[in-house]
This record gives sequence, C-alpha cells and structure tokens, in this order.
Amino acid sequence: MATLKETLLKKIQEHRPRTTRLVKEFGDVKIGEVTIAQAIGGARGVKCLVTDISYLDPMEGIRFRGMTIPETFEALPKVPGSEYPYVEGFWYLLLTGDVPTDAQVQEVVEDWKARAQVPEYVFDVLRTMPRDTHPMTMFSAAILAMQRESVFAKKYAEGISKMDYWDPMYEDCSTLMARLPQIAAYIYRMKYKGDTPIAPDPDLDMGGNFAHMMGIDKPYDDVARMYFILHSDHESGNVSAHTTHLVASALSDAYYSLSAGINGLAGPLHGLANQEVLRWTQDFMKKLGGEVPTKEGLEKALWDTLNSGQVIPGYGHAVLRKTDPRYTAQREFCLKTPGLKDYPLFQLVSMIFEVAPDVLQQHGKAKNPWPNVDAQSGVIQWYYGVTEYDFYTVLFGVGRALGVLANITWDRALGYAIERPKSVTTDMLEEAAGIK
Ligand code: FCX
Repeated sequence: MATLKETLLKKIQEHRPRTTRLVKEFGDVKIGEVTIAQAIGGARGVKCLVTDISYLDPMEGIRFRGMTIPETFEALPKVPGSEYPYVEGFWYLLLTGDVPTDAQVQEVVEDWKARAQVPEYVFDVLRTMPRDTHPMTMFSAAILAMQRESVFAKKYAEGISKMDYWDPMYEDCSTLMARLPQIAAYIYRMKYKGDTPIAPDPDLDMGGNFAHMMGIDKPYDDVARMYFILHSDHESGNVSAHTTHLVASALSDAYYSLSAGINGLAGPLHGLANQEVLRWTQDFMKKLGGEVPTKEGLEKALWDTLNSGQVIPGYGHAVLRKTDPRYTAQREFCLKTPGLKDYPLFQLVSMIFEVAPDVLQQHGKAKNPWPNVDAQSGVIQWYYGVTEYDFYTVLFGVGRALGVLANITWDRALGYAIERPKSVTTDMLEEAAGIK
C-alpha cells in the first residue's frame, strides 16, 4: 500500500502540468473583472484564488473535494461504534481527493499518534499567560511557540529545491494536526476546569481522544468528529483560510501561517460569531427568566438588535445564499439526539430559524437572510457541558486547521506565488468613475 505521502506526491506530479499549462498557455484568459464596489467592499466575489480542496456554491453550500456534507459523512470510513467518520480519514480526503480505505485511515491514525507529543514548553507558555487571556490568544500563541520546530524553515535555510517545498510543509502540517487537539483541550481544562488537564489516550482516534481530554463522555466524541469536519474548509476566500494562505505565500512556515489564520478566525464577523450567537441567545433567555419566548417576543428582540445597529449573529454570509448545510447537519444531529431535541436552547435556536430570515428580509440589508454554521454550533456544545462560550472558536480553529493546512501544502506543491494584489487611491477611483 502506498503511504499517504507517496499518494500525495503522485497526485502533485499529476496536477503540476495542469497549473503550469494554464499559466503558460492561457495566462491572459479573463475570469472576471473588478468593480469599485468590490475594491472598497472587501474584494467580495473577486475571483483571484485557486483551490481544489473545497468549493462553495452560493446555493448548494460547501463541497469537500467534490462531495457534499452528507456524501462526505457517508463515504468516509467510520470509527467503530460510531456513526461518524475518522477525522484522520477526512484529512486524507482533503489532501488527496481520494476516499481512503480502512488501512489508509489507520496509517494516518498511527502517524498522528507518533507526532502527537506536545512539547513541554508549549504548556509553559500557556501557563505563563494570565488566566483571563482569551482562549483564542492562548491557542494562537501555542501554535506560534512551536515554530522553532518547523521542518520547512529548517529545510529552507539549508537550501531545498522549490519542487520539494511541499514535503516539509506536509511534515509541519501533519505535526500541527496531531498536536492541536491536545493543546485545545489543555487550554480548556487549565482555564475553565480548575487546572485539571487530562493526558491523551493513545488508543483513541482524534475525535475520541479530544472528547477524552475534554473530560466529556459519549457521544461528545461524535460531536467532536462532526464539528471538526464541518468547520474544516469553506474554500479560500474567508478570513482564516485566506490569511493562512497569504502568510504562507511569503514562504512563512505552517506555524506562522496557521497562527495568523487563527487570529483572523477570532474576529466576531468570522469564527467568533458562534460565541456571539450563544451570548445573544442566552441573554435573551435570561431576560425571559429561562423561558422559551413567543414568536412575537422573539421578533421584537431581533428588531431591537437590528435597530441598535448590531448584526444578528449566525445569520448572513458573504457567499452563501441559502441555509448553510453545516447548519443543517448540526440541526439534524440535534433532532436525532434524545434530550437535545427538546432542549430549551435548541428550541429557541430553532425558533430563531423560523423568525429571523423574515425579519432580515424586511430589514432589507443582508444579502443572505439564512443561518450560517455558527447559528447552531454553540447549542450543542452547551448541551454537553461546554458552557464557556469563549472557547467555541478554539473548537472551530482545530477544525479549520484541517482545511487551511491541506491548502498550504498544495500551495507549496503547485508553487503558488507570493500574494501581492495592487492598490489604488481614492483619486484614481474617482478618475475611473469619471467624477474627477
Ligand atoms: N444581521 C444584520 N445585518 C446584516 C447581517 C446580519 N446577520 N448580515 C449582513 N448584514 C448587513 C451588513 O452588515 C451590511 O450592512 P451595511 O451595508 O450597513 O454595511 C449589509 O447587510 C450587506 O451585507 P452582506 O453583503 O449581506 O454581507 P457581507 O458579505 O458584507 O458580510 C457577514 C457577511 C457574515 C460578515 C455578515 O452577514 C454578518 O455580519 N453576519 C453576522 C455575523 C456572522 O454570523 N458571522 C459568521 C459568518 C460565517 F459563517 C463565518 O465566517 O464563520
């Protein structure tokens, strides 16, 4: 059996001529144009990134390597006793585009175990930080602290061929993936559970081990597997993916790049929205003395939020124009899980789903009035006892690492250039508009 790395090399060698040909023979072909609104408006919709790891259709939602979320869950080998697949197998899929066999999944499981030992100094760094530091700051700092271990940085300094950049990048990315779950769980137990970290169990898969290190019983292992896969990738233009790609384009290694991407994920318009959703929902329930509100009461609360100039967290999207299938997958998990289905917080989240799209449509600003992934994630975590919503974006970050690290491995394999878009001045825009 070819190893994952051998398979990846074969795929890279097959793919390279396609990229080279496109640049050499068709480099002048236009795939879009840029308007003034796009230049000022966050490059929304500007087609200037290439990735084959995932594609986001505005109406259909995400496809990982061509597969929808239900197809992905269906196709990948499952952890024994679980309905959900190995995260390790999903990593294989993202990197190669192939659904792995059981044996191929086991190779990744073993490889990650061999790399999983988090160096002691990372814990020292975390312990030095004031305990009220945001867990995303801790997570990002822990990743950055490990930069001294980068194989890519070492090989680059030694003078490696461009054609081989992907190899040490793959090494760093695999090591990061193997260590992130323990770092995340350590932060959680140190910060919120009276400083009681739980040692990893080498017999468990990534999702199972994460649940174990969090100290939460089944089916939280399934929640972890589902959560990490759902949050992994959303093509290249979102802030965390784009930041990771941008920083890596300077040939900064995976540690620098991922740490930067995680910092972007920490913004309230991006990953932090899941924390905001829960804060908003809980505050609202608190005001009602813990009761699920009436639809009229909810509608008023939504309008109050909008009229005070705030966004409804968990709703809207820069690309999507329908309900996010990542929202749907988590909603289905709630509906089929005894206890969760009738959980008041889930009922409220479901009621927001019934009421908010109409309110947002009447409000008339958001291009997409439908829920995104963040509208559902918090309620599941809360139900299983992870009530410290500051931590939710760290969970998102462990998942997001799968996608962005697979992407930067391929970036180096295909020799994507350092990013350097061109800026213009306001005077130039006014000239282009014919008003100056
Ligand atoms: N509530 C209120 N207003 C909203 C809104 C919402 N949920 N979503 C968009 N709008 C507003 C925008 O603020 C903007 O107003 P402006 O013209 O006064 O600046 C207008 O509608 C047009 O924005 P639109 O083009 O629809 O959306 P953008 O691409 O600019 O922004 C995000 C997309 C996701 C940032 C936006 O919808 C938002 O702020 N949503 C709430 C926060 C959130 O859920 N973020 C998580 C998104 C995602 F899943 C993730 O990355 O994690």
